[in-house]
Amino acid sequence: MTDFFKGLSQVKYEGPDSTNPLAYRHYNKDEMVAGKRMEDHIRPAIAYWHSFAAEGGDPFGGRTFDRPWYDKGMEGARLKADVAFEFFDLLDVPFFCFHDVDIAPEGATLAESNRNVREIGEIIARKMETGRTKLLWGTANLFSNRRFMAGAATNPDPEVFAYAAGQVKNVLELTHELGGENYVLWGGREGYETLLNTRIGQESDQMARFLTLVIEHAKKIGFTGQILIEPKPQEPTKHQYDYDVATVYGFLQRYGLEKEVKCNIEVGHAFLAGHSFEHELAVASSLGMLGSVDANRNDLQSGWDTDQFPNNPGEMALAFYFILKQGGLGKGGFNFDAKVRRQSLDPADLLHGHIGGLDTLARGLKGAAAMIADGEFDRLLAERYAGWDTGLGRDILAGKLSLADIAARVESDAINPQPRSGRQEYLENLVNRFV
Ligand code: XUL
Ligand code: CO
Repeated sequence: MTDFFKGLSQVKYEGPDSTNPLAYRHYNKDEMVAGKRMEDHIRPAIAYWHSFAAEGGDPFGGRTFDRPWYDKGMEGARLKADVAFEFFDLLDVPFFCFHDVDIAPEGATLAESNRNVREIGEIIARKMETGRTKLLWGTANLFSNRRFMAGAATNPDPEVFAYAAGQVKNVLELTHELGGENYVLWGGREGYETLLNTRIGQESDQMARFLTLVIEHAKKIGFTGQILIEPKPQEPTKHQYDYDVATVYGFLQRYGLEKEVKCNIEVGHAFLAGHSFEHELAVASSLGMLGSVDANRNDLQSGWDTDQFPNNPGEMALAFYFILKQGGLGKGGFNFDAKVRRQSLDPADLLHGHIGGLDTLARGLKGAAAMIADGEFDRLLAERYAGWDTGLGRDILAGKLSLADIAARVESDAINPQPRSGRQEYLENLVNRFV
């Protein structure tokens, strides 16, 4: 036991009336919602990077946090792992996620870096054997080191592609050995700063080649988890290729990979793409691409990716509506890709952020389940599209009528459509009734 969280004990559910700031008021892991335990719906995960590797820096200033594992190399990495697993237990959350560089320091060569990751991976494996924490997903950081400044898979230099491949092979194998249920690829530098030095078509082919290699290797080692792409339109690069779900789907289809990969959708990334979070979920779900979620929120005034903890139950209710409608997230879950603010220095602040986030998700889940159980929402939607189930609508969709046939029908049946209310305000009030 370290003394990092001294004085703090495991967070418990105490119900909505509790005034204990270190208790869950809505997240009650064993509570049954729509036939399943709350924890099994949400499958919450803690992001190793934000909670343990981040230092509180922003573009105008560096480290504000003071953690005993900073600047201590492998010894620090071992302490960090101890503290991380104590934190998972404190929050009683079933999953975590990591990048290679979160868990172990980079060495002078790829071989040394990979060895460091493997050494800490061994420690993590032992902790996972005795505890209840599982791995939601692993990933490689292919964006922080300066070698990746012009991209990893999309770099003009094939040696950078090769280096990135060597890194991914190592983390994918470790993810597999740790029983990880997903492997994530977020293309943080897969994009461009200026078209003046960029060949878009060439970079697209490189990205597809890289992804194909990852998919092939996953199959070769027997990894049965999902491969997920995490869309984001910009930041750090001015333009990122995995812009949003629809763009990712088009890319995958172009290279025949759409059956192999799903999306990990992040709330804040959806906003940066000019969409709502629900939009991205709905699009992904309609394409069979909704794999997992990075839960957070952006400060909507700032226009960048602030990675704050979710605190909007209404937004989460709509999110869970689409998730419940597709029968859940399967191997995916809700990873808190969220960090405490740079003034939130205390270990307890890490707890407050996650407690609020989990309570928000729980309220969203319960709201969506109640909305579906009530049935009015689904009934109104079915009614709005009912014309497509029979007669003219069904014949059009089935391809039974040509453009000329349809035009003739309008004349022969004297079709004169009458607009109907979209009832948006009524629907918004209906959703609020369940949150
Ligand atoms: C960055 C981001 C990443 C990915 C994993 O915006 O979301 O943390 O989730 O690389
Ligand atoms: Co993310």
